[in-house]
Amino acid sequence: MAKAIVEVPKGYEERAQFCHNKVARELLTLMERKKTNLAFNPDVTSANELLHLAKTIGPHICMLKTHIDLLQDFTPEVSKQLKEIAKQQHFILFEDRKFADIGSVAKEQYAGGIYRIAEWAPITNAHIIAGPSTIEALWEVAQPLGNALLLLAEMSSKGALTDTSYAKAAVQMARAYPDFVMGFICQKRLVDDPGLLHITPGVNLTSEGDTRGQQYRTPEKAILSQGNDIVIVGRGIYEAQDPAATAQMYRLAAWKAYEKRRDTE
Ligand code: S5P
Repeated sequence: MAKAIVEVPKGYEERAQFCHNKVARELLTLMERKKTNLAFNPDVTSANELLHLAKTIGPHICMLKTHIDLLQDFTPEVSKQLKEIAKQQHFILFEDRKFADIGSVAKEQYAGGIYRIAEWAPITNAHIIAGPSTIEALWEVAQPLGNALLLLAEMSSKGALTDTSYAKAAVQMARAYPDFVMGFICQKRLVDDPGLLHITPGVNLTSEGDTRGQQYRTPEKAILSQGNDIVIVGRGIYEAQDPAATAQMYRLAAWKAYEKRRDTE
């Protein structure tokens, strides 16, 4: 019997139908409509600066990645305002908390403390080092809210221990929790599953790394050669003289690379 040929869609919006998770569907749809596969992380320490950057870079991005615990002056008003800006400017909030503890602790860290991450960030991430119980505990909090999780499958820093078998384990865990896990933080595409997103940090147009182990490549390499879906850029944008104009440059470079891949793959 002839095998049915299943066409795997390459476009972001068409891929949304393969996602079990609502946040992933929303993200893929807004990326295509807004024509951006750029995520921005303003790793700053002042709430005003964070909110200002969120507003000015907001028109260019699909996702704002935060490290909320870097702020020296966090109050719940900051997360409330971030939520409002994200709604107005059509991007999704991702708190890069990198949960890694046993389930009972991770659950409290996600739901409570002063940051109450689960209440304002539709996306967060977790290491897989402690096994699936971390994911299961976070899911208890996330399920009623409809939040999603990214698994750290590979890291960008020199000497990272995230080798091929580690990344494979992350893929297996993602597949075990399709309603919750929407994809990976990784360096390259790990699996040809249109419903799983590959989101990559370590991207810069002018630098190859920093003095503390970070390693960079261009948006074109990350998307076109390495098959990622979204590039995360931090210092490349917020340390530039004109962050908004620079964000536009990254946006165009990453989007062009996506179009080229979609049309040639
Ligand atoms: O492997 C990783 C995973 C992450 S989430 N390498 C990373 O650099 N990150 C994050 O991406 C890191 O925490 C930082 O917020 C961002 C990279 O920032 P940049 O200034 O180097 O672009």
